[in-house]
Amino acid sequence: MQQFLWGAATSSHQIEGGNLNNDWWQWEKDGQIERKEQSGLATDHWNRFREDLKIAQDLKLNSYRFSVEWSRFEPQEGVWDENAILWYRELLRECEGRGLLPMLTLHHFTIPKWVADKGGVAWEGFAPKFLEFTKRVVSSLGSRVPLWCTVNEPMGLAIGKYLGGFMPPATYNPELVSQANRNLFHAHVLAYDAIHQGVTQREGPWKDVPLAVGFAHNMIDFLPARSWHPMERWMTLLCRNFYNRSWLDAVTGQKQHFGITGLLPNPPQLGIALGRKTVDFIGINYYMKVYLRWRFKSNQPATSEVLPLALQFSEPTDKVSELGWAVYPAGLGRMIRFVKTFGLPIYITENGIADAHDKMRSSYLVSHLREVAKSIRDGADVRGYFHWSLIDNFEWIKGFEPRFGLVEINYENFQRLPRPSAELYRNIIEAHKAARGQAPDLSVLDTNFLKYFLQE
Ligand code: IFM
Repeated sequence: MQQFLWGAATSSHQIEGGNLNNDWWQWEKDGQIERKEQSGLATDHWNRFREDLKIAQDLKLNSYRFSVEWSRFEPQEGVWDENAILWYRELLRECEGRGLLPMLTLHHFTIPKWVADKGGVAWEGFAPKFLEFTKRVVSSLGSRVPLWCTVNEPMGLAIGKYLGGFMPPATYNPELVSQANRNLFHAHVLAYDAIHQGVTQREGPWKDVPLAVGFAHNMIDFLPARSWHPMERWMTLLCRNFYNRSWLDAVTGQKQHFGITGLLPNPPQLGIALGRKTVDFIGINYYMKVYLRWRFKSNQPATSEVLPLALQFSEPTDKVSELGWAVYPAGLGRMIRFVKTFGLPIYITENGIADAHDKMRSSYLVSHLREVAKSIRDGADVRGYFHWSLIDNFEWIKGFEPRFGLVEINYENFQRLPRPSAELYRNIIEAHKAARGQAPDLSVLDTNFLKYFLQE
């Protein structure tokens, strides 16, 4: 039995620095980020990855989720950069030396600028080009990687780019949301097959861990702002089905429903994915609940351009993060219970909080891990937890201000300083090991959790 994975997650553009050939770099230069920030050197992970992975090892993590940057592999169409490939090989070697089982993400929000110029994820040539990239990654790194995420938060990406205006190119076009979802799904399916066909030999310390390919699914606990309100209840159902469910149905071979009747066009079915599973696990990225508030005849602004609907991120009684997201661990439990119905292994591929002064992260961590522990006790096959994030990083349109790291980055001198919550995470991991050795069963951990909980 594979041991439970205690990990942390990052993504290339948010930490590496100097990713100058992708769409975000361009967008940052165009002044689109808060305070006009630019990712620049980010955390200088490109030069300091050894130090970062040593910290991960010191924290007793046994796994690390990271992404590879397509725009580094292929800065121009058809031009492959061997240096980039070598760097990721070094990164994998470092993971191996430090006992960190790698989970590799192929696509975490950024695309090469040359892809963006052709229409990005909404371009019909996107999936075949992504397949070429995937094959390069598979042939250069594949033998040493047991766990793969094809795409990170595809639904959030499609919405961020073509509805919400918080990702480049930030154009409003509902049709492109559907197209982007379909292309990303197509890319996912091609990558799933390419990994399984292309990884023929395995090497390194995890060569016997079964190869598993999944995707990281952003899930939100949608709730009606007023439980009696019929429109809010109806919108809640729509959002759950569209945002949380459609990708899960698609990757498990059911009918793809990347549209919403009357709001977003339904793209054609992708035949090659019907009737079969194209994932070996499901990754859950969970951060928040969202209330849907119907604002019919109200003079308060609506969030949606076509409906009098507002998304509300908290209630006055909620504890909120520095981004205003309510701390709501019960939602994680609910998402796990929902995903469990699809009958696949689960990883929590992201979960974390923006909390610069580390005032809330410890209790956040404990309360969310309790939900994980409870769901395992109740029969969910959760195989790992990856905290977002190992280190502070570039939080996309929000810039560097939100601090998600277990480890603080001083952006003046790039010093790394583990926060107290990192110490707590280490203690939890050690307690788990002590309690159960290599076993993945977390039931005993509840006792330890209680201990930590009472100490707060
Ligand atoms: O930083 C992001 C990450 O890139 C994707 N998931 C959510 C995180 C926090 O917003």
